[in-house]
Amino acid sequence: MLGVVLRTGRKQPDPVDASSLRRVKQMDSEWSRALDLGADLESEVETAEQKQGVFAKLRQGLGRTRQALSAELGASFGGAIDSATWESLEELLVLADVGVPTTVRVIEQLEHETEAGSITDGEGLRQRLIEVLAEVAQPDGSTSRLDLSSHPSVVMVVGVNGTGKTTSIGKLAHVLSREAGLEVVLAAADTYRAAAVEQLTEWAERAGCDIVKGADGGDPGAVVFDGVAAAEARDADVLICDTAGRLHTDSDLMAELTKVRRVIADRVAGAPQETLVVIDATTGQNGVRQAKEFADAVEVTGVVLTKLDGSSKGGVALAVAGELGIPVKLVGIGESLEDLRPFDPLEFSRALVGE
Ligand SMILES: Nc1nc2c(ncn2[C@@H]2O[C@H](COP(=O)(O)OP(=O)(O)OP(=O)(O)O)[C@@H](O)[C@H]2O)c(=O)[nH]1
Ligand SMILES: [Mg+2]
Repeated sequence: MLGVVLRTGRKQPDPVDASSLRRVKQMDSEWSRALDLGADLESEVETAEQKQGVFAKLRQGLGRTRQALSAELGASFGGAIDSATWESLEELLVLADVGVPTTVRVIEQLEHETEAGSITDGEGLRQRLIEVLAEVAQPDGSTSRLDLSSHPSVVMVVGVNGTGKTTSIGKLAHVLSREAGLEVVLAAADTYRAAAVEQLTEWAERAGCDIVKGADGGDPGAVVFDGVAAAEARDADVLICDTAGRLHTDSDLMAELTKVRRVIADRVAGAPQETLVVIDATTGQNGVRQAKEFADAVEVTGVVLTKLDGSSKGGVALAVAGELGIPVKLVGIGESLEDLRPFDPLEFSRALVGE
């Protein structure tokens, strides 16, 4: 048999009390706001106070972006708003990887508001800039929440090689399993590298969840097929499917990904509920191109923006949202377990602009 279900860590549920599996345990309020667990579960969420230092770390993660922007913005905001202010702002947004189309749109809107008299000074401009960037980050009709309201909900994770897919899945599985108390199954559909399966297995152990594996070099579609079967058999809440990294320009591999998605869609109505493309913030503007190609292949619902801790280019989040209408849902700010956070557009804009 191709799929092997390994039970790691988590205790076998009591068969007479399967409903307890769906009880949401304490989790920090930021995470509980970021997850749409459906009405049943939501009523059971008890939010714990956000852990100290989480926000500090996010700011720290965006530190370099913020510093680069703030140094210039401080000078611009000190004086009167004139053409030099707009030029400087434009340059800085482009530098932060917000991208030309989105930068032009933002500047035009702020110029318009200044001409209309609703922005009168540097500080007012700074505040509106933060709000407008946050609006860009949250495209119309989109949400930065993860839709996990179906049972099971299927989350497919895709992206270019080495962007942080497997790590982000491990961190997410940990939050969902250990903090939210959900029953999570992982599908190791990266069958290209034996090490990839080992890596995901380690994360499954940490998160205390099941993992479904296939044969090395096997068909990734077969692994997700077995993953869905395992999730259903175990009455799991969430199935997260890892996939092999691939270049967005490789049409054969992109077509393979489309097929993997179809296997999921054919097995579960409405699935995958979330298809997340993982983008490394340090790749800058190329991230927009990546998001577009993956969205064309697999109907991406959101972005996981990783490695913000090592980048001054976080603005790509706004470029992807502004140009493609795809919201960022999660951000990676380091390599350890707790370094995956929900994306908060306003906090992000504040950190980017430097308030
Ligand atoms: N600093 C930092 N490192 C990260 C972050 N996310 C992932 N990494 C690191 O990036 C490297 C690649 O991560 P993986 O999760 O293996 O990436 P992947 O996309 O699964 O890679 P492939 O499966 O080979 O395509 C690892 O060393 C991770 O620890 C992050 O948010 N910040
Ligand atoms: Mg991987």
